[in-house]
Amino acid sequence: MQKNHSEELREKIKKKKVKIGIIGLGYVGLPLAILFADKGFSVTGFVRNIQKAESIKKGERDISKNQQSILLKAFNDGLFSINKTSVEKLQLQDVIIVCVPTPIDSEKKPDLSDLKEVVSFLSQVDLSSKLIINESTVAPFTTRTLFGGFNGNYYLVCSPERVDPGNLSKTTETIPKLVGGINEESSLLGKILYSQILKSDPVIVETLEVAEMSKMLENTYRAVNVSLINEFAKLADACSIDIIDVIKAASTKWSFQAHYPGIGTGGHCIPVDPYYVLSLGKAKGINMDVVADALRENEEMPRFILKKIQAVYKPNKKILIYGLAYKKNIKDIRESPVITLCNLLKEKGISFSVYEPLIEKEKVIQLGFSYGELQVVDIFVVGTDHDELSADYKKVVTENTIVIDARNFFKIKVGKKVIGVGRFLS
Ligand code: SAJ
Repeated sequence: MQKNHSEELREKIKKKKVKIGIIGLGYVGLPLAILFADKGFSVTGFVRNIQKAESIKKGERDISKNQQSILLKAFNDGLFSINKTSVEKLQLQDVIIVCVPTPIDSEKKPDLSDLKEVVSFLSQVDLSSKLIINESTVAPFTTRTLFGGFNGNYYLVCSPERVDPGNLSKTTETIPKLVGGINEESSLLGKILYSQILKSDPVIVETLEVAEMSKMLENTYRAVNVSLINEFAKLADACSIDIIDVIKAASTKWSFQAHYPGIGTGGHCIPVDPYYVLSLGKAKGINMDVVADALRENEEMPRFILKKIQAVYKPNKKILIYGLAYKKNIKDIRESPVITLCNLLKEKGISFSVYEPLIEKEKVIQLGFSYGELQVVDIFVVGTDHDELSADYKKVVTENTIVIDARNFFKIKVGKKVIGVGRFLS
């Protein structure tokens, strides 16, 4: 790649003259689009289903009020538009950032179908002098294999997304970003581009594969540590030792990073990405038992909670499950362990109702669960520890209510007793 193409693109970036296309406007793509538009870049969002554009414009997305107002201003100023993905529109972009989901399929194998659909579009675009960035989470060699073989001289970077949904302190703007290029020019372009919008300096890493494997390590590290504390919580439970006291004590050690036991791991990252690691390990003939066992441990936690419910349940007892989201203060239910618990209860023929403060009644019913109001029950199960719980529980818990606290939310006893995960408040 001649330097002048790269210098030309660098200048266009610095002058905010580049046209940026973002493929996928979900939890990663939309905040990124908003950031670029807010800094004065022309951004085109690409979606498969154009109805999504309407819902985004109407503010039906899990973004802050500030982000929503930036979005609307960018629409009105003509800095942000949303199109159905097309070769023609992609051709007009100087930078194309890929932010599509990389889930696992029913056999827990990597599902790259969304990425491959993007590849089929890009293979029809003249990519000369464009910068292509893959933010989707993939195993090493995927970016190079899928995006490295197009015609023309273009730049290629892997910059794994690190969005933390619901965390107002760690936003796309403040989270450090890795940039791994297929060559030095690509890395430099990636760094210059992200420097325009991020508060922290993007970190150039040696190769595409280092960036890909770092993301895998980050999330697998978290999944394994969560599984360790879940296993310890079961041991603490059997020893009648309060695991929260133990974590507090262990946290006085400089090299201990606290994780917390709960009902299991949900979301589109932590319970998913390690399966990409297992798949790569298998392909390379490397045994990854630690990772496999960790995933199994986390996936078993809803069953651990089920047993706690069964131990106190009697057929005429009224049960309310509080929350369905995979973690607090967001309404994302993807891979939610609380939904796994609800389905286990249904299998056992145990009746219950569900109240989720961040999800409307119709959606709860659509999921096949009966909706419950906040009213006194015999067994109150904390599935998700949304902030609203601090007030909501008072409408449900009386001195006769048994609380199954699957998030160790309560610090002191409420109701008749609190049965937590590795802790018991009586
Ligand atoms: N969880 C526990 N115990 C813990 C931490 C998490 O049970 O100590 C559970 C949560 O309840 C949830 C799941 O694990 O069900 C995942 O929790 P998370 O906080 O990791 O939530 P995510 O999926 O939103 O994680 C994101 C990830 N971001 C990306 O992958 C881009 C992850 O990389 C971050 O490590 C994480 O945010 C973070 O650090 O907060």
